[in-house]
Amino acid sequence: MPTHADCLFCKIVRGEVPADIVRQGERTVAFRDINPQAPTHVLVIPREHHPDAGAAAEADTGLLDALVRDARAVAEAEGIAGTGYRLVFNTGSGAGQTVFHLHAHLLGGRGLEWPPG
Ligand code: IU
Repeated sequence: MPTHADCLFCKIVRGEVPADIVRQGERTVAFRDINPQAPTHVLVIPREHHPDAGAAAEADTGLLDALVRDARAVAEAEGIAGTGYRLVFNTGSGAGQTVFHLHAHLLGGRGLEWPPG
């Protein structure tokens, strides 16, 4: 699937919008969230445009595997893999999704409560 001309996260993938990139994977890019909710808050996104996790799973078998694997690599690099981290896919505006290019929120570095808000 191609990137989208007017999608903010596609622009980050293409290097047209600056981001604090922490990892460039074969299929993914990871960068720090501009409004961090935890000491580590990184967004892991596919290079290809998919609106959300379900759509990506339908369209591209294996992409979510790569996303989760690369998120784990970021967690290890950030030093939070041992203590634990959370991956969140907000899906739909009612769940807080504001950017409709699939992204995993990788959160860690503090205690994380359950249930989430
Ligand atoms: P959400 O699950 O769609 O709400 O997550 C979008 C995230 O993208 C949110 O945490 C924003 O802070 C973050 N973000 C960003 O990192 N850089 C940007 O330029 C924009 C949003 I717009």
